[in-house]
Amino acid sequence: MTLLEFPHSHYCEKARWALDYKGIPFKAVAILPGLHMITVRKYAPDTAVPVLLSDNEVVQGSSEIIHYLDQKYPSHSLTPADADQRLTCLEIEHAMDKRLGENIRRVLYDGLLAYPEFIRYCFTHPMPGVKQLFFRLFYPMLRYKIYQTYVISAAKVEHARREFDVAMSEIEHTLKQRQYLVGERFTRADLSVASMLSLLVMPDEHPFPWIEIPDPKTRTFHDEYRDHPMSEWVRKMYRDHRLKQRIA
Ligand SMILES: N[C@@H](CCC(=O)N[C@@H](CS)C(=O)NCC(=O)O)C(=O)O
Repeated sequence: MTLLEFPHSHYCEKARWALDYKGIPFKAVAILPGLHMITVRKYAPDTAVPVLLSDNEVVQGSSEIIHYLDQKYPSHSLTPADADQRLTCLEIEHAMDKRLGENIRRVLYDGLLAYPEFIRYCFTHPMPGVKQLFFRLFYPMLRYKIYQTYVISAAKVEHARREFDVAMSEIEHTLKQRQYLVGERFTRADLSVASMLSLLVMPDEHPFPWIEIPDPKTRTFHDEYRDHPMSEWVRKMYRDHRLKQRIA
């Protein structure tokens, strides 16, 4: 089984975590941004990663990958059997993939695109030197494209920052007096929310080797949430449910 990915992407982390949690061996293949469109389009209708290639099947999107894995490999299911719990799980997952995942991506790219070496590390670790060179050459174009797609404007970043904070408070409220978001055990809702927040919390068990954030504004953003109850919860989810499999 092969997972096409951007190593640092929180959506790719979600798919990787699901594979690891279920103990399914797979090969993670990091693809260069920009060129990824050609590679991904060979298999799938959209250009986004993660994409799972399994036997003759192609599964695109982190939620679709979890659906697929739970159907094909039912043991260690991440989707509750109970219909109400399943619905709640999927609602939380879909809402938080957007409200946490998309907003944090906007805030982080806004601060970090001005640091080409940091962005290169995120996308190209661990790729051979020639790909890193390619990345450096095309970075100005890529930076423009990422800005237009994910950042867009200062007003949108400001809005994303506020929306992210509201979503953090809501999910914190859901977790009051409980260990897991739905029912009494770890589900795809927990896995998804913890993955979306991995870029904020940077847990040790995450397979991507973190490096120091070069941008002061982004460091302040991280510092503001360091002691947030959700950050504590994410660390616990990683400690208790994430196998440590570092990308060499
Ligand atoms: N809803 C999708 C979102 C995936 C996504 O946004 N992937 C981004 C990386 S974080 C991507 O591949 N962007 C490049 C593109 O769309 O061509 C999922 O859950 O997998």
